[in-house]
Amino acid sequence: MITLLDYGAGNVRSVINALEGLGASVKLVEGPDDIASAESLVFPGVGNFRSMMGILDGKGFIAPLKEYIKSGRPFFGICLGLQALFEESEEAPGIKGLGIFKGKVRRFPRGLSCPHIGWNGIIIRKPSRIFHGLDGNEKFYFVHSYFIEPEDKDLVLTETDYGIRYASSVQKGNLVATQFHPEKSGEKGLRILRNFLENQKESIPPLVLQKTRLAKRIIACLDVRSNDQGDLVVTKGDQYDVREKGEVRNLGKPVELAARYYKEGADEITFLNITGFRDFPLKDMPMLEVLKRTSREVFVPLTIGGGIRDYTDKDGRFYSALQVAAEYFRSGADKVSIGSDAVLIVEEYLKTGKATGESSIELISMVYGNQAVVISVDPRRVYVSSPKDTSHPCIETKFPGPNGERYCWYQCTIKGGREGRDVDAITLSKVCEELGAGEILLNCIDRDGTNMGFDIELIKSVKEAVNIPVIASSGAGCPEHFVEVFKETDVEAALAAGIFHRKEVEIAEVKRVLMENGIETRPI
Ligand code: 1PR
Repeated sequence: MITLLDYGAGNVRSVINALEGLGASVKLVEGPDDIASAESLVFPGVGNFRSMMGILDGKGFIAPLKEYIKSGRPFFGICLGLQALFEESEEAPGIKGLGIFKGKVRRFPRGLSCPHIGWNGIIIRKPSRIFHGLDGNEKFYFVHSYFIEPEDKDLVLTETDYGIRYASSVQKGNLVATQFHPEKSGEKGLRILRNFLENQKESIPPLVLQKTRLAKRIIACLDVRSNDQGDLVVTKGDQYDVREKGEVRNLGKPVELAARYYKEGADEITFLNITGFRDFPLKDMPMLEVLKRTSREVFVPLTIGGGIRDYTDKDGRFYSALQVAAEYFRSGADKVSIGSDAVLIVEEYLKTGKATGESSIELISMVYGNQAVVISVDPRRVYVSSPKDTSHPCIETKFPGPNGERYCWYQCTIKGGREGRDVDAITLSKVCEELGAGEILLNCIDRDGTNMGFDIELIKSVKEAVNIPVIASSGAGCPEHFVEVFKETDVEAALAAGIFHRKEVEIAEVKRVLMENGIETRPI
């Protein structure tokens, strides 16, 4: 019996699914007594240090949690559940952590793309039972902007390199806490949880890496909508047109395809509910069901987009974007992606020059953390003869327009490309970063479904304008296109849909070609 401390700020569904999948019974903490009486406690933390400590305090969990840990019973902390063990965090000056261990939680230095999102390695500093069956060469999924700095170096179980070298997990007796997410780290991560559950005694001194490297992520994207018969299907457009001979293209079932990509080595799965702009997702329950079912089988990060915005139904009942996102997180999403609403928020911001503090981007990132908010950008090229012909940031392009125009800017669209707005992709990305977004999913309508390769000019200009990770999307036609995007730009991830759905290229093949070209990926 595992007791799980869910304080209500993120996706604990995948931790529950992982533990149950390994045969454990999971009991959720409802009151302080559940902590006091626990036999084995798992504390997955996500979001913001201030809001986490506030909730723990408000629920009267701090004292029993400290008591529990001091008693020496088994404890597994994940992410913020590791950071909480220390005295304080730069994320929330003046707020005390649990103070089990001496030391602070610091922010990654400027100049690094932040949050640190993706699969990185570990340098194992002492033998541990939780690595039983692993060889130390594995990569695990990280997503955080802050890292621990323990005073007692003997605590450090592993270290990881991301600009600096930092402690990525600690162990003391029965207490283990990791900055990475074992529940999101595929089979290797599940192995760590199993070792914890089985109280594995044997501890093998593993291979020790000299240095770890963040892998470039390969993401499989599933555009989902109902077809004309009312079935939820994975579809795929050509420049966002998903109909062929009048019918919505049907490329498979969402849960089955996601499970296939997980097994084939996708580092992340993205679902885009592409009619979310007109169908309210909380009424469109099949999508929530898809997430719930997928998160029972898929143990890599899941992003969901479509329809994340405020909504008033026909009876006048108001739902906030935060409520919509909360429902997605509860159903198993790790991140939500915001498309149309982001464009409208940025338009408003540019008009007034001020953040409202009330937008979906601000509210969701405040509660769930920046890393949980992805902005999905749907831009299209607008050609001009000279930069003077537009007020938007413009690039000189190698691919001239229909009338030989040598310049273009990238116009953002809403409602799945149906409506162009007077905002460009660079400005949109910068403002969204300022408002709290943690990642940019950069599509390109001109390239979508064309197999012509990523729009390097677009991707480069957006990546250079922001400090948050960028996912390149649209146009992948062969493994070499992934090599090109990672060599020509600094993006952290690349996403594709059509080539994977049509089985033209396998994820393993993409990774093999990337490795041959010296580009780090997560071994499958
Ligand atoms: O506006 O917040 O409701 O979100 C709607 C979401 O749905 C947005 O993220 C938007 O990108 C997406 N979307 C809307 N309509 C379409 C469509 O195709 N008609 N899909 C659509 C966007 C683009 C990609 C695609 C890549 C890779 N899909 O994500 O997967 O272009 O494709 P490829 O590798 O085959 O070239 P909101």
